[in-house]
Amino acid sequence: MITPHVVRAKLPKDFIWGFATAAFQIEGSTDIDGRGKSIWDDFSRQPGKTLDGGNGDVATNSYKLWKEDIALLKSYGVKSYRFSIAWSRIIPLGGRNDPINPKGIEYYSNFIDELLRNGIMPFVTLYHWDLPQNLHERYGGWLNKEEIVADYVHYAKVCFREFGGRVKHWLTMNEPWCVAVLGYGRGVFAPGRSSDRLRSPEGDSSTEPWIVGHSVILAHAYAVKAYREEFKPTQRGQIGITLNGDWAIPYDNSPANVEAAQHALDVAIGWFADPVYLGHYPEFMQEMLGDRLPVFTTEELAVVKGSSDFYGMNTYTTNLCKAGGDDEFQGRVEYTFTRPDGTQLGTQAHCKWLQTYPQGFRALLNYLYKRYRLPIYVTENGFAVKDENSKTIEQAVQDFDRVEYFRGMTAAVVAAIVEDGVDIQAYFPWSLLDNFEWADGYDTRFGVTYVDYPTQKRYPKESAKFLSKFFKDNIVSDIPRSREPPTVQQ
Ligand code: PNW
Repeated sequence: MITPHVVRAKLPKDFIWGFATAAFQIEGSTDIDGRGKSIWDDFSRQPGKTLDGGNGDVATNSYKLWKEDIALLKSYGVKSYRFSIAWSRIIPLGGRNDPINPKGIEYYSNFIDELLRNGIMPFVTLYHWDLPQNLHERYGGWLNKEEIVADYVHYAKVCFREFGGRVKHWLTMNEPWCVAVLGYGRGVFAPGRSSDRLRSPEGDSSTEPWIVGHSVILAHAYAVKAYREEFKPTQRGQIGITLNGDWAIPYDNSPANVEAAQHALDVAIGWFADPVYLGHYPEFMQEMLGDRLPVFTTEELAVVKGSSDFYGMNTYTTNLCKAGGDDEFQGRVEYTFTRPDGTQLGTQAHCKWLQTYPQGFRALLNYLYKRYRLPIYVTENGFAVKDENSKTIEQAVQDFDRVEYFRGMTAAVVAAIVEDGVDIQAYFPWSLLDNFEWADGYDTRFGVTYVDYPTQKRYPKESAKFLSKFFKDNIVSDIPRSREPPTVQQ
């Protein structure tokens, strides 16, 4: 009798895993302890911008329930926690000459200490979309390159100085594509600028997103330069950027659609990854945009190229790509989940842009590793279960579509490491908690923990149990590693 060869999932002993969140989506307490307003406070209060008028005033109340959240993380057995610092808690007015708020520093300082006491390594995002409102009003925020780069670098340096003795993993920016396109192109995220006059009184979707993207890259790069020169020699941490990007598959074998899939990747990923890792914008973007694409000076380029110690990757799905349409933010490519034979690519999530497709995740990991040749940190990956919001708590914690999603995705990570030789060093499912899902408000839940908003009680879902067990069972020590394991510094 032939016994089937059972391949046990194996992850390196020093593999980092944990859950991810972002300040504005969980903290609430928006006018407590001297916090300044962010563009999301203002945007979410304007009528019609978020589903059911949801805003960040309470969210999951994590600003107050922080010890409970850390206890929850501990109960899940995570090694690390990815969270973001709210710029407007550290510098309420945002700018380099504006006062620093000691209460904001104290809050995150206590938070980091409590994580470390529990053996959880902080993985910190400096900018997860909550630009201080004042900087937007004062000079146009991300549209004003000189000012925003100087102010962002100052804010980052305050964080390195205050927290860098204890934080060894920094992410400068979360998903610049979303900042630029959703905030200044489609106008569906703060600050809601767009050429669509039904949506926005001002804005120019043909120019502003590319200008904003350029500023974000430069702010990231100059913050990394400051870290490497002034802090890294003593603090010895790693720093990088995290980009969103989903795998792209040609709709069929026609040459136009094969090319379309590459164009989709060029704009979704290459827009930021090519300058940061390779030192130039993708050629296709230069062709598509001409002089609407800003140009780096030689001096800037020297700072931008090589400005990330790792590849930070947020990914959720895979798109089938058809050439055509005029959506420049997708590389003039149309996305669909319906194959030519009418079947669906995977299981549909609650939000329309997401279907489960683990093979695509594995392919994307391979593509990124081959193209950019750096260790990959998966800093977000997750699933919104259909209509979870309208289920009872007992039903909602039975989130089997999410379990299937994570079963597939974790298997893809293992296969990419073990069979394909991709250097993946971290995996952070999104998200620790159901939370404020931006324009989709509270109706779309991405948490592995159910949050009952009226009581703010937390209930672990099946997906949390699945992931805890997966990582507990499967981290083994027999894969040789090329780098020193990261250490938790007390
Ligand atoms: C990411 N899309 O956002 C963010 O980093 C999180 O804050 C967010 O909660 C999470 O993914 C789930 O949405 C995205 O339209 C928002 O393709 C929109 C898209 C992708 C990512």
